[in-house]
Amino acid sequence: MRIGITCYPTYGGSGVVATELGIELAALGHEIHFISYSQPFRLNGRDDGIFYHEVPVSSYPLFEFPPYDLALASRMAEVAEFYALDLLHVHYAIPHSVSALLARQMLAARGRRLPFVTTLHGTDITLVGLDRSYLPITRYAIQESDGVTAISNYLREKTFADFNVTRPIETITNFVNCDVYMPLKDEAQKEKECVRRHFAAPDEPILMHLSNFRPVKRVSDAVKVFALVARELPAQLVLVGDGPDRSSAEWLAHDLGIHSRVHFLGKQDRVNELLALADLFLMPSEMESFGLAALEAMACKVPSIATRVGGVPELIDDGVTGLLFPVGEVEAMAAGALGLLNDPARLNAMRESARKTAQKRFCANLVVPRYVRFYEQVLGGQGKHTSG
Ligand code: GMT
Repeated sequence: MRIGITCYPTYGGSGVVATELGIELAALGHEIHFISYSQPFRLNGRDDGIFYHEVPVSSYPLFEFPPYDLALASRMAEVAEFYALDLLHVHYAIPHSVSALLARQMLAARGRRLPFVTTLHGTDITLVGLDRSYLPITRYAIQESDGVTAISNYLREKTFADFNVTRPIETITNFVNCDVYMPLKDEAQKEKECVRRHFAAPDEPILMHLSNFRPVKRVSDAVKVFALVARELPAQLVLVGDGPDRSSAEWLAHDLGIHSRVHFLGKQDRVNELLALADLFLMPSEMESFGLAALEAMACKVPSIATRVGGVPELIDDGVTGLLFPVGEVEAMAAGALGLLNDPARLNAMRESARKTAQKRFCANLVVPRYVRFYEQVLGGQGKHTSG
């Protein structure tokens, strides 16, 4: 198939999923065309079968807000025509599914069919989409998509409930490449110890957090949990990523007197190699429709201390592959982390279960074929996708 993929190319889970999906589909022999305002950050542009088309957005003195969604729709239609795309797959509904809808109409006027699939990721439904200025158009574009998927049952149900959508939505969970996200093999052990030495002595456990540091991630809770753990154990905290709440988290680490044990790495490539160094992953988010970073950690054999919100319980089995807590309960989270770090047998059992669950339920080789089948159903259908 020739598939156009549109996503937010910057730091963020939906862009990661879209990019990894494109890479996996190209490896299966499909031709993938990314259409976005900049190259998705996990794409190096050299994989066979992957092409990138930038969307130029011209400004004009009259435009207080340059219309990216229109420029995107034009580029989608052009790329679809020039490269004979079979379908478009847009990640995050706003504004991508509206642009895809316009592109589909533009091509229909020229006698060409261009179905599009919308994948719902999170705040496109739970936050931004509920804003009155976006709700009617988001609802319309979801309803009119040729196929709609959601990354968890939680998000699927939320879309039905809050958007009064009547069309079918299929849950296709997020996934991880279990050959890339994996515990380090023996031969990599030496190198691991070298990298690990930057942050911790061999007997010091590493707690890790990875996110885009937006308020919804509650990064300061990760620092607070660590501060409580650090009182009892010679642990270290490694924070990967960057975003609006980074500086307040840095201040907090200073105020709590733990800054020498908190390592802010900023945005990083090859997060798989970093995650594999951790003993525990911290995801104290206010909301997660899925929690991709926790899955990436699980695949690296790292269990999470996380919040029981949104789709997280569909990913993390409380007490088996991680521990779940109510939002903001930092004392309980710290006690949970300490309980595991002080009980190596229990921690090891949880590490094994985390990896096994990632392999059995969330590996790319299990999930990506579901997208392929979904595309085939959409392409096989006439007009809007109607199966459940
Ligand atoms: O919805 C968002 O806040 C943005 C989105 C992103 O681009 O990071 O995050 C969502 O999609 C991820 C990938 O599917 C999920 O793992 C995240 O749980 C989800 N974020 C939220 O629901 C807050």
